[in-house]
Amino acid sequence: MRNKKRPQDKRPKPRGSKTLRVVDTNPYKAVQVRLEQSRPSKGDLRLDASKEITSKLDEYDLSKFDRISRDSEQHTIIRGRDGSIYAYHVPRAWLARNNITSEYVKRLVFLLENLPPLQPSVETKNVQASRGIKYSRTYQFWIGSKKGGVLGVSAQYVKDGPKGKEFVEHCKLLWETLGQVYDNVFPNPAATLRNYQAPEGTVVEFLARPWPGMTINQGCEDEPVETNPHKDSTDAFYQNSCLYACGEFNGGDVIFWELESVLEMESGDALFVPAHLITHSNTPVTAGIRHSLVAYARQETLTKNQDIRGKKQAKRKAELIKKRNKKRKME
Ligand SMILES: O=C(O)CCC(=O)C(=O)O
Repeated sequence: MRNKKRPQDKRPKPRGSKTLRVVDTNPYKAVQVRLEQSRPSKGDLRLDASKEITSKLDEYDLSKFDRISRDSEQHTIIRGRDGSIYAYHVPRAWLARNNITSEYVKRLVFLLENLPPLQPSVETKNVQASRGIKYSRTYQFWIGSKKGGVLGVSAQYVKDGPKGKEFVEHCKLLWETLGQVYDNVFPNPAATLRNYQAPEGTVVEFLARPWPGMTINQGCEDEPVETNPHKDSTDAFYQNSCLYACGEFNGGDVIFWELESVLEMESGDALFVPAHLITHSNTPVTAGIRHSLVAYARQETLTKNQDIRGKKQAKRKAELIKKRNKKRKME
């Protein structure tokens, strides 16, 4: 009896069931940096995922922070003590070998600097502390605040008209190139974005696909983009934002406060980071003008969508049950 072959399970698989994917955790053979054991793990940060920035800001000694140098050719993975990825750096040289040439970047900066003029920033609600960026705009696909719960593109994008459209069109190649890195290094969060389904009747217009949209931080002579410590607290929980720095500048490295580390970052480099979990800011820009783009998803965009879809599905199910019961009664 013991050797008897087990009968094959012929039951149909539940709809939507997936085979577990084996994830290659270093598909680009990136340089690996492991932070000191004493640094909080990503899990620790998640447990303490308060919306506030770290309360220890005054206790940290920036001069003692670990310096993580960028590799100019290869990707760099920064891992915590539990092996999870805190941040993932892609250098400009790699991007240049993958479509993002210097001509392409030059045009991107030109289009960015020629977007319609902005009023000095009214801080958005996406952050829990002032980011300290004077000129910043958001091109996002999200829940329209005025219309209350309707998914659509942000007012600033509509207001900026053809120039905004041209900029978004030009950035498509950048985000798609980085989106492919996201697919390979962070397959599960990337799949959530790629498989996004809007409620019926909603026109989906992702403005930085695969991310729903981006923030555009525009620097100028006296105000290069160097942020104050903040967390992007309304970003989606299990996603990473994708930061891209451009312009001609020195400085502007990225500080991860809870990790007591500073990552060297140059113009044309990109960085994936869970910006809602880690309090982050920049070191001073010592020369030139720095701009940055940040592609991201808001939690509300993803959840609201589920809520709306969930409600519709529940309504349909209730109708079906009602119909079935009625039929039974008549039989
Ligand atoms: O420019 C940077 O390095 C960071 C930008 C940022 O954190 C933000 O826009 O929220």
